[in-house]
Amino acid sequence: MEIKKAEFIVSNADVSKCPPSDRHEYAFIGRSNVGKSSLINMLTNRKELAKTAVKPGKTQLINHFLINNEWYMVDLPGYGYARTSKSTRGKFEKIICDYILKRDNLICLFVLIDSRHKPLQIDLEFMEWLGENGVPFVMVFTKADKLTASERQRCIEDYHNMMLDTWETTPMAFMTSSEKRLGREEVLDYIDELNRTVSIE
Ligand SMILES: Nc1nc2c(ncn2[C@@H]2O[C@H](COP(=O)(O)OP(=O)(O)OP(=O)(O)O)[C@@H](O)[C@H]2O)c(=O)[nH]1
Ligand SMILES: [Mg+2]
Repeated sequence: MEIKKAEFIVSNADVSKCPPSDRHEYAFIGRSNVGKSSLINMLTNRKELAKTAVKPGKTQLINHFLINNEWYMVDLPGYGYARTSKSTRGKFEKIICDYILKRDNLICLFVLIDSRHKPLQIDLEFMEWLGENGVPFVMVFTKADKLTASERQRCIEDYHNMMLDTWETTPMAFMTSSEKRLGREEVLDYIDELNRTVSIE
């Protein structure tokens, strides 16, 4: 798919104030600092569409971007950032949970996972929660530029094996690097396919 236009629409702390839910929507979630905002910039070919930072905790709101005047890409705050106070963390987690459970035009959630780490409890538990709530999602491994080809393979296998403990099948997985622009076509083609095959009410 070609991205001809990508524009920032609005930031919100509350799902009820998000734009009308009349278009296909895809949101990016994951631990703080995993590379959500960077991935959105890489996918859209725009350096500073979504704001990124070296320190975790940069994105604090639900950010809507309209793509090709047709569908939404959404940048979300990260979860599990230990250094914020408990109340701040609780607030983000409420924003995220509300958004995920209430946004009825959300076609697929892209769960970003740092490919450099062994499967982390917090990511596994989050995906468990998505499964329990029937939220459609796929996994997107980030920062693959830090891994060799065999390490990438190993990463996908580790998650696959770990998840088979609780799941009958494991979700689809993409290997990406915003730095090296890896996985761009694959992710965009997947979105394109969903845009064409999934209808919204
Ligand atoms: N090596 C490498 N670094 C990356 C990649 N993607 C993001 N980063 C770096 O990771 C850091 C965090 O990137 P962000 O895109 O701001 O991460 P985020 O998940 O949006 O973070 P929060 O908004 O704080 O939750 C930045 O220093 C990025 O440069 C990647 O593909 N490769
Ligand atoms: Mg961010």
